[in-house]
Amino acid sequence: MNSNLTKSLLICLAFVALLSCEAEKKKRVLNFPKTDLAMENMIPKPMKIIPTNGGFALDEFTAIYTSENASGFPEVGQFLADKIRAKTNLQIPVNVNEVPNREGIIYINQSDSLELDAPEAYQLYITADSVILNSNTAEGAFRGIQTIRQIIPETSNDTLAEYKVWTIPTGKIIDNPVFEYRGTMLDVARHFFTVEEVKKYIDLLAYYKYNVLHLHLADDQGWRIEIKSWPKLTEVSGGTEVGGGEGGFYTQEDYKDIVAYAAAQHMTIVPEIDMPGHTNAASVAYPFLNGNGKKIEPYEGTNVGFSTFDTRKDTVYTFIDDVVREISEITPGPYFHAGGDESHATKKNDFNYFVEKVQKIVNKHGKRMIGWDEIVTADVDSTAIPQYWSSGDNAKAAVRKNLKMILSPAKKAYLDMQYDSLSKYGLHWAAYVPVDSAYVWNPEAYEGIPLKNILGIEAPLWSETIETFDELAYLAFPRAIGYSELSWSTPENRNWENYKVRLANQAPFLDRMDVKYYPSPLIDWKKSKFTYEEIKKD
Ligand code: TNX
Repeated sequence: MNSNLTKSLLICLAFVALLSCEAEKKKRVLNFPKTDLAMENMIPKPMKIIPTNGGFALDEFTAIYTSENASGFPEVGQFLADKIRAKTNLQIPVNVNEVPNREGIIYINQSDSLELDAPEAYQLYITADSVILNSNTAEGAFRGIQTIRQIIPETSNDTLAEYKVWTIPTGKIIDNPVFEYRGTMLDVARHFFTVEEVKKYIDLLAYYKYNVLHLHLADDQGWRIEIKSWPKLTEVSGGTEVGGGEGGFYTQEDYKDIVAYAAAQHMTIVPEIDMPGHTNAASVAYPFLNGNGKKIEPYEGTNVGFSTFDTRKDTVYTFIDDVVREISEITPGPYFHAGGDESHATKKNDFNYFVEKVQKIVNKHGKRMIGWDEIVTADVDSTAIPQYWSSGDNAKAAVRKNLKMILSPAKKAYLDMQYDSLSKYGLHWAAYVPVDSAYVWNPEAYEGIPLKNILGIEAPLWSETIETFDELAYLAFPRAIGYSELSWSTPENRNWENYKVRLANQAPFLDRMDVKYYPSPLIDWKKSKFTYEEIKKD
């Protein structure tokens, strides 16, 4: 046989092989089990889901592409690839030029559609050939890839091909959150949590489309952030905490690291320095701050309401100006939380005078002031954001002043409330908050607060009774998952019976993330999703 003939034969054979491979792939597509995108376990529930009952094959031939020159989009693509790898072990290339044998494409596209003209809006079109995610912003794209992560099955359909295939149900998703502020708070003052622990919490929250993490950085028991102009704050009061443990604090570099880590997941850090009450630790470091007239000693108990700054001393405001300035300089987000709760040792007039002065300082450093609901008794300006935690009267006053509020009603949204009387951790001064009670309420109609006065929802986790990540996880999960839906999804899309099933199916994710959630008996927890064999039977 001459060599030319051999060559043509080989080419021909290769071509036939390619064709049959194509045929094989088509067959595989046709053989997909019927899917139903609307039945997937997405939390928070997207605004609109239109299933088309087919399947997109996520496999080793899939590639991710993102819009060219779209700021933040390649990072979103890479984030998705990393998470796909963690879940399936597939190594999906991102924006690779020369890709032979690429079949299925995930395309993350920056659109300029007016329909998507909201910072976190996205649309997802899934067909047998491609997954197209459209968003005008990288932030919206980032929320959209959480949806993709959630609909990639836990297990592959190994019977379909020689290689592993994860079937993503086809259809269309149109999504946009109800509230722009969707947060949780972590109290790192009563017990300290390390940078690594905070990062792990951020990873979990981002999966459920949270966009705010509020850090309660100072309280009676400890001061947790380095202030370069007042070094004793952390030198003296970084080492105390509830129960006498060793405490801890973030250097400014640590804090920047947390802020950057959160920003990469399109999450804003809200720093809180609680004052004029809850300030024993600051006054231990600098006794001139103290305004309660008593001798100052470190405090490692759990009482509240005994400490106060001296609100009539100019040097106290010089101190606050430095603290707010240093923290604001390393906080890219728009907010600074100045506390203001339970200042029982501060006279009413002094309290109002203090809050008004602090708001001016916060504004001077380019931030909007958030404060616990008590701040509405002061003459705050229209940019102030009260955080409603207990007083209905304060909420009403905020509405009269036409302020935007953050809803954190303790009896519904406090993550540190015990689930029931048997709960290992937590308090119950506001209520026992079982998983259903945490979910079944309507922020849009809470105690007559008009929707236009609600910036969003935040679920605070106070840490008097918890000191390890597992203890944090016990209180935060699964309830934090429900609050993500309350703050993202429309009331029509929320339903306890339906949510319960989707929540049960979070177990494989939480297990994989090594999260020791509270296995509420109200939920029929799924240890793993149905295997392909099981789906086939019905
Ligand atoms: C009330 S809520 C507090 C905190 C406690 C919490 C415990 C609020 C603004 N103040 O100081 O840690 O209760 O649940």
